[in-house]
Order: sequence, then C-alpha cells, then structure tokens
Amino acid sequence: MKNSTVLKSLFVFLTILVFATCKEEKKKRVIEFPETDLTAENLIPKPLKMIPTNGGFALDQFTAIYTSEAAGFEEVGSFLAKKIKSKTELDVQVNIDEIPNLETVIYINQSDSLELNAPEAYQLYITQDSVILNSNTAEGAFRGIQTIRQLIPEASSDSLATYPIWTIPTGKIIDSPQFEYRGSMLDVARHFFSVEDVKKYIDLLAYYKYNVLHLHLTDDQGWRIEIKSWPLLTEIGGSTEVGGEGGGFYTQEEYKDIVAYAAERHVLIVPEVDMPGHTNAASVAYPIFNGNGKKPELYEGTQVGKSTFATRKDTLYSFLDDVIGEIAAITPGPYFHIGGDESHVTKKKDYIYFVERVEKLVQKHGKRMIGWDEIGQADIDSSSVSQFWASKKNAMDAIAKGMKIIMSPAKKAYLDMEYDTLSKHGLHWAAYIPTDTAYIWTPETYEGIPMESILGIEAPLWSETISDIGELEYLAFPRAIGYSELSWSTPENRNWEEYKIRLANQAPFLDRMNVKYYASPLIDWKKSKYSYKEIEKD
Ligand code: TNX
Repeated sequence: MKNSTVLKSLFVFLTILVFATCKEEKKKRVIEFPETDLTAENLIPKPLKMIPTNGGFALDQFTAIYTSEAAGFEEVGSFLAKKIKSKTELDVQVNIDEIPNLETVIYINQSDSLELNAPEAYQLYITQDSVILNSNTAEGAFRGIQTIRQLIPEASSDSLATYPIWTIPTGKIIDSPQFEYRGSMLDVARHFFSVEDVKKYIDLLAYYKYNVLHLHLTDDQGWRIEIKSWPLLTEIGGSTEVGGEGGGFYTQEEYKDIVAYAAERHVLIVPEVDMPGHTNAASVAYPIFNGNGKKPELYEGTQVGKSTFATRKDTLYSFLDDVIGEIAAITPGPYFHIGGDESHVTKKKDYIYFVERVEKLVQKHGKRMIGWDEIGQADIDSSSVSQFWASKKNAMDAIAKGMKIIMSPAKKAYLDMEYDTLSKHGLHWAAYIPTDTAYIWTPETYEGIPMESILGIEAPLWSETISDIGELEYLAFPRAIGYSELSWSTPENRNWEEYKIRLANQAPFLDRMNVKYYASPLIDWKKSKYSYKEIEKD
C-alpha cells in the first residue's frame, strides 16, 4: 500500500474508534444516572412551587445552551455559560449551530404564557435531556438561571463515564417574587469602596435574586460621585472618610461602569444624595450652601445630625438641579433617592419646604423620588416612595398620601447592626441582629404597614465600622441571604428551621467566591474544599 493509503485507513479506523467510544460513553451515561430528588436544599430564596420527578439531567461536555432571539435572552445564556465554566470548568456553548453528539440542552425561552404574570416570574422544566427555562422577560430568565446555578452540585457526580457530569435533579419549578423591589444599600460615603468591591457585592446580590443596589453616595464624611459642573464636591468633599483613612470617589465613567455591570445582572442602581442634613462634605466644598451657621470643616467622625443645607437660598436649588440632573442622566433606573434623614438642625418648616422643592427637581429629571421615612412629613406626590427605617408614624403619613413604602426597619433589616456582643464590626443603637432575628420577622405585616403599600424590602449596610470588602462581607453575609428570601418568597414558604439547612449549604458557594462571611454558630455550615482559613470566619 502507498503511504497515503495507509494514512487514510488509519484515519478511518481512528474515526470509527472515537465514534464507538463516544457511543459507549453515551450509553453508560444514561445507564449510570444517579438517583436524585429535586429539593430546595441548595436553593435560596425558596421557589414558590417545586414538583420533583425523580431523575437526573446530566450537565457535561455534551450540553449546550440555546436561547430565544428576544432581546436580552442570549446575554442571559452567555452569563449562565460563564458561571457554569467557573463552577465546573465545562465549556458550554451558546446558540451554536446543531452539533453532532449533542445530547442535553438548556433552552432559555421567551414565553408569553399568562401564568408568568410577573415580569420576573419564570418556570423551569427539567427532564433527563433538557432544561427548559420559560419567562416573559430577560429579567425573569436571569432570575431563573440563578436557580439553575444553585441546582448544579458543587462537585461532579460519581459515574462510570470517563468524563465528569454534574447531575441536576429533574422536575418542575414555578417561581415568582413576592415583592418587586428587593434591595440592599451600600454606604460608600462613610468609607469608600472601590468599583471592584461594589461589583463583587452586586455579583453576590444577583445570585440571591436581588434587583436593586442603592448607593448612599454622599454624607458628612465624603462626596463620592463626580459632578462635572461642581468639581470641588469630589476634589475637596471626596478627600476624606471616617477614621482619616483617605477617601475617594467615582468618576462618572466609573459610575456608568457600575450601572452597566449591575444592568447585566438585572440589578438597578438607585443613587442617593443625602440632604438637607448629612451635607457637611458638600458644604466644605461650597460653603455658600451651608446652613448651620458654622464654618464647615472636613469631618472624619461618626456623629450625625449636625449639618444642613441653607434651604431658603434659591441658588441651592440651581446647584441641586445640576447635581440631580447629572446623576439622573447616567442612571437608567426610575428612582432617585434624596436621603432626607436626621436633619436635626434644619427647622421643620424649612425641611418640608426643601423636600417639596427637591421632589419637583427629581421629577423634572424624569425620576421617582425616594427618601428616608422623614419625607412623609412633607406634602409630596403619591408617586414618591418612603423608606421606613425608624418611624411608623412617618411611614403611615406617607401611606395616607398614597405613597409606597420600602421596608428597612433598623431593628430587623440593618446590616450594620452587630450580630451580638462579640461582633467584630457594627453598631447596636437599634438592636443586636443575629442571623435568626434577621430572618424571623414578617415584612408583610410588620408594624401594621399594609401589604398593598409595600413596594419591597431593602437591607442597608452603613459603613461607619467597616472599611474593606472583607469587613463588608462579615456584616452582610449571611444576613443578606435571609433578606433575599424575605423579599422573594411567600411567608408560607419561610421557616427558620428549614432555612437554616439551606443556609448551611451556601458555604461552598460563599467559600468559592471568597466571601468572608460571619460563620454564625447558629448554623451548621457545610464544609467545602474551598474553605479559606477557618480562623478568619469567626
Ligand atoms: C442612621 S438610618 C442613619 C445613618 C447611620 C446609621 C447607622 C438612617 C436613615 N440614618 O446615617 O449611618 O443610622 O446605623
């Protein structure tokens, strides 16, 4: 035989061999399916309904993702592929042309089904050869893929196949959120957090189906967002933080980068400029707007309630028109938060005048105003939103005006409260909030606020006592995980004893993400191969 003929025969022989091996593997793969049950054991927040069917879907090197052509769906598919890669090392292809040997498919499908009546609702049908995720919107699909991520086991399953498989239990999940607004707030004013830190926090929130990150961008100790028409706000006002450790601010480009990163995760950024109190940093930059009668100086302490804008000066409102206008222009979300809390040195009538005037500015720039519950004292529009943190009376006044409420009662939902007397960080002016207390309350009926007035829940993380991402994570986790369930799942689906187990099962994920969570002794944390040094966790 000629050399080329030998080569050809060898090639044919090898091809047959490869095919035969693949066939063999495929056969084994079906035979060796591990028995598995669809349960919520790794799922937080708990889905509305789950119907197990006792089988397994093999996620492996033969799996591919396909998506609807509807806007945003392919991006959701690619996001899932990226997350599968980081969890399993598998390279799952998205929307490629049909390939031979393709056996299992994850299909992310835009569906107009009436059953999916909330924009974030989704349904998952998992069978042995396909995972079908239906939702009306890309946002719903994005929530749905978080469930898929949580269903993928941390380790590959035992099987006789020569390649690893991750078995996803089969069944049906029907899911939809309890509240449309599910947020956390990060105070980047008392201590500044880098763009990278904020992105990590967004990643973690998105995994638990949060859809809002409220950024507290200004306070007495620092102004953190570039305003091009008033550059000293950041040049001077951004130079300090609590404890004298420096400061920092986001350029508008960096802020846009955060907004875009959040948008890819279907998380809205709500910017807050806190006023007319909490304005020392702004008043140092532009003393003309100071209203407390004293010469403003940079402040690195933690007391509140000493600063105020000069609320009766007309020029203040042209300044605020610029500030709100510039931020609104780079914020695609519908909300603008004006703060409004603890204006202890503003006269009540001046405070009310201020809030009413600023509401008009916020509306002029196309946004819906949010403010801390004190704003309920002013005569404002029903479209504005009150964030209930301390005063039930203020919240009720807002409800009487037809306004919606965001539930953030400090005694239950403040992420900066200490867990207990041994906590490494945090304050305790409102309460100690151990992991169970954070979970065991009912926002739907809390303090008699009517359910129909509740827009949602937000867990604020004030940063007087935390200055880096590890400290942030210590206060936020695991409590923020509990708030995700309070805002997504129905009261009937919430139960501390059962939640505790699901929370314990989050440890491998948190460890893999290098989250320095507080390992609450109330939880029997699952061990994982990724565990960072145990000592760091207490
Ligand atoms: C109260 S809550 C504040 C913040 C502090 C926080 C500390 C609210 C609207 N105002 O200025 O950082 O307590 O827990």
